[in-house]
Amino acid sequence: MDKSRSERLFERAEKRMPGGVNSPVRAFRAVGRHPFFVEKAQGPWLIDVDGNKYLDYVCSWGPGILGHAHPRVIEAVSRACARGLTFGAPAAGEVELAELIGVCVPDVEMVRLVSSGTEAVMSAVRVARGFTGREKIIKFAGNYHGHSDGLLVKAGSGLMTQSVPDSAGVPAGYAASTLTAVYNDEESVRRLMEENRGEVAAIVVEPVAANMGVVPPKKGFLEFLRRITQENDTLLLFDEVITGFRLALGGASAYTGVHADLYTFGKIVGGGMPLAAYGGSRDIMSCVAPLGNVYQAGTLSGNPAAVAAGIETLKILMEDTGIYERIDRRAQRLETAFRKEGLTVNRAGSLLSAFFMPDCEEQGGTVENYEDACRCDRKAFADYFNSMLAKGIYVAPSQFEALFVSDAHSDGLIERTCGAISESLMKRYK
Ligand code: KE4
Repeated sequence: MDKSRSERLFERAEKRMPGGVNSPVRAFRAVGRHPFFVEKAQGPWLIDVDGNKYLDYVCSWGPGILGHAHPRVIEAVSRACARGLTFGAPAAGEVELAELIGVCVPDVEMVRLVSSGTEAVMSAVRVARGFTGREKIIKFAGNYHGHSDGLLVKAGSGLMTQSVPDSAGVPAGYAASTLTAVYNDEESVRRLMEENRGEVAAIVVEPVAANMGVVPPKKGFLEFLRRITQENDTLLLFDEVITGFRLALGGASAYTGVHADLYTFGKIVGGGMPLAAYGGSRDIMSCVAPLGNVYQAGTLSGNPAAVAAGIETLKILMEDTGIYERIDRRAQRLETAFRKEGLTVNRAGSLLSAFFMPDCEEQGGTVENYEDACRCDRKAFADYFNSMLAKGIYVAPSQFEALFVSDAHSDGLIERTCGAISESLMKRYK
C-alpha cells in the first residue's frame, strides 16, 4: 500500500499542528501508525491521497448515516453557498431546521443551533445551572461530552485513547463542580445525589454510551436516572450528539422510551457540516438570552450552508425511516461475525463495538462501564485495526470508539467486512 503522499503531508502537518492533526483521535497514536490523508469520500468509501480506497466505518465519527457526499445534501449545500456563506442575521433555514428537530424529537419544543457538540453540551449545562440555580453536575466515567472545561473529567473518547481521563489546564474549581458516577451503577448515582442533596443541577449522560466503546444502558438504568432526577428537581440531560437521529429518527427517547429535560445533538443533525444543537421545553429554554439571563452566542451559529445540510439530511431520514431497519440489521450481521471470533460485542441499533478482552476473559467477558472497558487489550485491538486497514476496511483507530454503519454500506459490503473480520481475528482466538 503506497503511503508516500500521506507521509509527506504528515511530516509537514506535524510542523504546523499539534500531533499533525486537528483532533487527537485522528492521529492514529493508539494503533501505532501515521494517519492517512483523505482526498475524497463517496458513499461508504474514503479515498486517500495515495489512491488507497477504504470501506469507512468511522463515518466522520457519526455524521455519515447516509454515506459520504449524498447527492441531495451536496446539492442543497451548493445552492446555499451560492446565496452567501454567512449572514450573521436570521435566515429561513434556521426556522425550518428548528421545526424539523421538534417534529423528530417532540420534547425539544425550543432549540438553539450552535457549531459543535462541545458547544451544545457546554451551553446546555449552563442552561441547567441557570434554570435550577444549582452548580453541581453529575456525569459518568467514560462518557465524553466534548472538551469544555467542566466536562473533561474522567472523559471518554480521545482521552481514553491517550489513557488520560482528565485534561491538564482545567481549573480545580471546575472539576469540583463535576461529580463522576459509574455508568450502569445506580448506587453510585444515589450516593452522589444524597451527598449533594439539593445541589445537583443536572445529570449529564450519553443515553447509549459510545465513547468508551459502545456501552448500552442496563435495563432500568435510564428509567432510574429519570426517577431520581425528578425526585430531586434535578434536570436530566441526554447528550445525543452520537445517538440523536442515529438510534431512531427520534433518537434515544424514541429508542428507549425515557424522556429527558434537555437534549444535545450534533453530527447527523448537521449532515456533516459544523452544526449542533441543544434544546428542551419552552419553560427551560426560555432562560436562554436574549429571552432569559443565560448567555450563549455564536458568530456562525445556524450557518446557512450547515443548516442546508442538516435540513436535507433530516428530510431524507424522515422520508425513508426504513433506513433504521436496514442499518440496524447490517450492524447485527457484523455483531454476529465478531461474536463468532470470540469477541465481546456491545450493540445498540447501528452502533457497535467489539472489545478485545484480556485472554483470561476472552469468552463471555462483559463491558458495562469505564472500568471494564479499560481492561481491554489495546495491543490486540491495534493488531486488528491494522489488519483490517490492510484489507481496505477502516474502523475507528481506537478501542474506545464506536463502529458506525451507514445506509451506503450495502449487504454485499457487509459480507465482505465479515470475511475480513474472520481473516483478521482467526490468528488471535484460534
Ligand atoms: P464535537 O465538539 O466533537 O462536535 O462533539 C463533542 C461530543 C459531545 N458529545 C458526545 C457524546 C460526543 O461523542 C462528542 C464527540 N465525539 C467524538 C468521537 N467519539 C468526536 C471525534 C473527535 O473528537 O475527533
